Amino acid sequence: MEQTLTQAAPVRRQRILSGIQPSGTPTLGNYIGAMRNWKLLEDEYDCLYMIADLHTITVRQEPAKLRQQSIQLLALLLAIGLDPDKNVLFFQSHVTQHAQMSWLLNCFTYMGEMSRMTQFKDKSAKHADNVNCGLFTYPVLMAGDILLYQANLVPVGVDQTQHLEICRDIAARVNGLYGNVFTMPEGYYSKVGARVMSLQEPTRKMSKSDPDDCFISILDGPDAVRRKVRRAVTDSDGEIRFDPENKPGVSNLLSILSALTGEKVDALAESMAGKGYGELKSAVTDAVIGTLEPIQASFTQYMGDKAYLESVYRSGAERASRIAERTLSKLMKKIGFVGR
Ligand code: AQP
Repeated sequence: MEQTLTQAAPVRRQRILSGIQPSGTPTLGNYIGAMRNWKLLEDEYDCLYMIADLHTITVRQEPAKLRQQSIQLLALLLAIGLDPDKNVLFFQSHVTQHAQMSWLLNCFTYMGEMSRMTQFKDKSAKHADNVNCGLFTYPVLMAGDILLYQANLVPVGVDQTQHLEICRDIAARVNGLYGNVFTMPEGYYSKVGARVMSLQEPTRKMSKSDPDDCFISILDGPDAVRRKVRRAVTDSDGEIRFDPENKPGVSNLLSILSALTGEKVDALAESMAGKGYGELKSAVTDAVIGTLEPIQASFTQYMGDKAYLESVYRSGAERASRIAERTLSKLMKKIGFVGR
């Protein structure tokens, strides 16, 4: 009897694009909310992780510092365990298609849409002396970042939902005009990961460009961690309870502890009931130091091998450019530019 062999078509894994700005040393917030989750995705998805240096210059940067922070960030991505063969790790500015795509998409985006972006309102208030056009059109650059790679999924925090929405609107507009150019991206909401708040103003998120005592940097040594956690703002009622609205400081410490130990916030609060804030702070300090120490040791090793770091970012840029160029050429052809 004749046998028919049917071969299943290879299934392309879903593609993920995410990025982080080299606007300082990453904080515990960046680590808990983004970086450590990236590691969990590398076996299931095709992941591209970008050091978003083009985004960083919407705020004025010192050149030498920007360069150093960018290299350090790459070393940190490796130090948290991201495999540069499984993931594409690259500097955004090395893939010139980002800037090109951003211009094209600017012409398919309306001023009114950009004016509604809350991050623009926040950042322009924070940097009132430098409200540049880049700050205004930042979401268009970000839309291009995602669409260039035909990403299916984009890990987003709550603060980025509005930007993903605008990206989808732009993609739908371009697809509506020219047919299927872009994959429509969806948000990827991680099962683990919390929003880490500022240690000094716990109603605002922890940010790497805030004053030093507001955040814990991934590179902070034990003494700095101890000091910053000890000085973290709490409240005066003395009760350890998870209640972000009325007790933002204590709740923030509980969520950090929960994110680092894997124990539920409520269980932690219960086990610490009746204890003082000093004990909560010392548990947080131990958990943070325990998490950061191995990352810092590995970071130091990577920073000592500049040739290896260079090989990683060069190969990342090549791999990313290949994908990005396909999408860019496709769009340029559809718009009506003469091909080279
Ligand atoms: N506090 C946070 N808690 C949880 N997740 C956070 N992220 C940032 N802060 C927290 C997540 O980290 C990823 C990379 O962020 P980014 O560096 O690209 O930009 P950002 O969100 O603007 O981070 P910062 O630290 O606040 O930078 P600056 O001070 O330069 O503006 C994102 O996925 C973000 O959600």
